[in-house]
Amino acid sequence: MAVSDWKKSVVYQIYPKSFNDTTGNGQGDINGVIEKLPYLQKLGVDYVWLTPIYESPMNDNGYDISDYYAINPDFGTKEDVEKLLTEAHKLGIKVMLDIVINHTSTSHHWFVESRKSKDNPYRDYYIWKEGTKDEPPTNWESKFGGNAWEYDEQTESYYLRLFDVSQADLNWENDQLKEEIYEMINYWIDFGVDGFRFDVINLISKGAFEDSEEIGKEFYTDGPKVHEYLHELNRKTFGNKDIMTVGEMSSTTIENCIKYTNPERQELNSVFNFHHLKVDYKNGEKWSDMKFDFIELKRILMDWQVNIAKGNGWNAIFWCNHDQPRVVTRFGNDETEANRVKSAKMLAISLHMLQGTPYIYQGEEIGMTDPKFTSIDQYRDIETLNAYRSLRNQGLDEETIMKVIGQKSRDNSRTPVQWTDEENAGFTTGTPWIGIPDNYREINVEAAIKDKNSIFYTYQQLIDIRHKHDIITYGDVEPLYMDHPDLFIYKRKLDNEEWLIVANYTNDKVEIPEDIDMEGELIVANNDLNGNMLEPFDAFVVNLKSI
Ligand code: TEU
Repeated sequence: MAVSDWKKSVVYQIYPKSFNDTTGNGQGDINGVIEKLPYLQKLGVDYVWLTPIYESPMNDNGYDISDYYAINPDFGTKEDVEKLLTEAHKLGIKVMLDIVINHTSTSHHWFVESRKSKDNPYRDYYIWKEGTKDEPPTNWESKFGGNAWEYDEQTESYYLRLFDVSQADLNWENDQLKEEIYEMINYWIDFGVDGFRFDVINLISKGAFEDSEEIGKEFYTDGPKVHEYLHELNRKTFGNKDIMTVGEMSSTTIENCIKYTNPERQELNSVFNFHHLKVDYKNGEKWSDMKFDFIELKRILMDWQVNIAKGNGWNAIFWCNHDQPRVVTRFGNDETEANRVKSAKMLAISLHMLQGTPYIYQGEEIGMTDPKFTSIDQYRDIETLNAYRSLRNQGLDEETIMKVIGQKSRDNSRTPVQWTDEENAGFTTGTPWIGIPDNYREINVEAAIKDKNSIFYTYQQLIDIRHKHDIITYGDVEPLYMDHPDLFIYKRKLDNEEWLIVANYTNDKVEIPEDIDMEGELIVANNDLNGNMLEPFDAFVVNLKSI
């Protein structure tokens, strides 16, 4: 069921390459998405977000766009996109596309022209600095490793690339470039799409090109003109239309997220921030071996909940995406089937009662796990392969490297959706572009739909609760017992209603604090409640008072 109020909506993220293959080429496609729309309607989601499907060399699986107006033939045709919109709308599902306008592929004709000469009309669409080879303009580091400036012999200059060498950063100081971007976004609005996710949109304002003290750590976020740029983008494209927008804001701040999403500022509807997904980064370093810090996880989640609401902003709330490990492996427990199912439901309950727009990443709703690959040859992701080389160069042993890669690689969430227990998990009749863990025989959509106690039905119930109860959308959030080492406890309050949410994040029995009043109407639980003792991974929601 779709709801008109976007703040009561739930979004399902699709990584098309790994979703469903209808051609047998081993990669998912748009017709594969169309085929599964009835499944998504059964789940109850209101939007589907597709990661980039445009023409691309696929060095970064589509986040290196070479033509914003053409569809990558590996995914299908523009007619397929039209059909997707038509079929999705018939089922009350809206479609959100991914817009990458911080950078393009170096195969984009703008860049091909730009690198030809210093006086080329497209030169200033990108960020070039004249210089001498091996003496980059600043010490900035790419998120994918190495210096963020790439030397180009043709014009003896460097171009900026905050990501891969094949992803050149666009120059938002150039008005002609901005007009071309507005034209492209209006094209997709006129095409009939219902929303946009803006990739690393907090990076489009670069500020001064000076050496940074913390190399690569603050990641050049929230530059001096970013709000000016986003306000103009809003006014020139989606601002007065029924288009839901969300900005991906790696490394941003709460203050900026309030500015990005307070409706009075006419920028975006909502933002993704990632601070809660860095609580297993040792000293802020992603490629490290560290168990997640539960207290810090709760602190960050509640800090953002309380402060974004104070600023009349709006968060996306999520555990997974195509860049993150699978949450049931990362913050839950996939060591036994019982623990996997209970902890996946617990994680879903404790997240989906928060304020914001929930995003469910493909396969999360059936508790798909990390694939536990054992060799670097099984990995495909450019960030992962670069990290492997870097860790080798640091002299780490193979076992340590593979443990770190196994914990943090983006490929953990990019293995194909497990549809059935048949060959290749029903994903493809060909050879899948990336491996599928053997657990697909037990963990798959077909089995989940048949099992009324599956994780799928907990997600379906949580979506329905959000649609039906305003307290989840508009209620105040009250953090409780923030220092408790095992329990995540908070309340939601709206008018005379008060809901209590309790989740045990451990594999131990834990006593509920005696001053917690649990009397009321049970809304949702992943287990039968046993007095004030919680079993491992128990979670529940009680309506303490209703009008
Ligand atoms: O990701 C932004 C980003 O910083 C990612 O690199 C991610 O946060 C990081 O890998 C986590 O460690 C966006 C897209 O989601 C990602 O897939 C692209 O590779 C990236 O931008 C460049 O477009």
